[in-house]
Amino acid sequence: MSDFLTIGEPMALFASQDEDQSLAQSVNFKKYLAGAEVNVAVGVSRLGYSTEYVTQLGADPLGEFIKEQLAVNHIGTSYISQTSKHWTAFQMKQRVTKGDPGVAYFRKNSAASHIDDVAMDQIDLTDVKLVHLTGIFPAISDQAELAFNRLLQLIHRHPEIRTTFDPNLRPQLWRSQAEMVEKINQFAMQADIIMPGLSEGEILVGSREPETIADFYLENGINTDTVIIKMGETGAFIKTKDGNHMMIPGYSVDHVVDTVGAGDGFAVGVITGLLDGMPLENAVRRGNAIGSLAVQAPGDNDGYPTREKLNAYQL
Ligand code: KDG
Repeated sequence: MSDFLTIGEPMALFASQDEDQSLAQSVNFKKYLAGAEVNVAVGVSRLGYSTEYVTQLGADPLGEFIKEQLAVNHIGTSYISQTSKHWTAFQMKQRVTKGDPGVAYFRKNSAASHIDDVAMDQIDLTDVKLVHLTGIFPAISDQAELAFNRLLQLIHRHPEIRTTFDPNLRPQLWRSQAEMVEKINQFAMQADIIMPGLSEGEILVGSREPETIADFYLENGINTDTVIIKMGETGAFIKTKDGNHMMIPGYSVDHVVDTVGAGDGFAVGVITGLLDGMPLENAVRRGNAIGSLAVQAPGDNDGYPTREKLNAYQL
């Protein structure tokens, strides 16, 4: 049994090594493991917690690559199925000297999008302390949404398990913006801790005011007791059900290599801080620290620290 569990679509990431070239022009690529939820599993495992990752891979070389990467990162594979009918998803990412890189996804009809929803009933949540969910997995297909909802039902039978939810908006995966907003808010309301980015909050709630966004979820969420709004380098705004709120300042970084994976790194910090038994504000401070480490490395999750590195960095 594990401390931590998440469900998602892992991807092979082909990261261009050619600075400021379009993806079509780039010829040199390096292969990494990526996918929002698996990034979080990597970071949580690196900080010493046992993790299980639920997904389906293709029986193909990228599926084998992902299995190897999960083994290297000590991530449990008890709930990973493999199919020869569909391919493992992959993505290509630009290398840029400023701003966010362009990303191209090759994931439609992927192995993970055909995951068996009934298999969710076999997941053993005994001893699991925290489950992390994002809005990406239920968006990849109707079948994945069924599996996601089935896992949510199972989690609800364990009120002792804390749940974190990162909206991770991917408009290209939804039929319409209205559907995305409605569904993501429905999922969010079922989590204990909701962690949107400020721009995501603006899309989901219709306000750029952190407190208004937080109040929306605290008032409407079924069990929501904490909202953490990610504001990049500025830091993060926290509000809890008892009305307490505060801003936790961020870290400034001299040289940003790649911004992708910072939000997942933030989640790693909050989750492991809570698993360590830290007060919320310290966990969020750790989230800011890991987010800032993530942007200084080229892959999504290779900047996430070990305990030793984190202690040296965070102070
Ligand atoms: O959060 C990082 C993710 O954006 C990346 O790894 C790929 O899961 C991914 C997605 O759908 O964007």
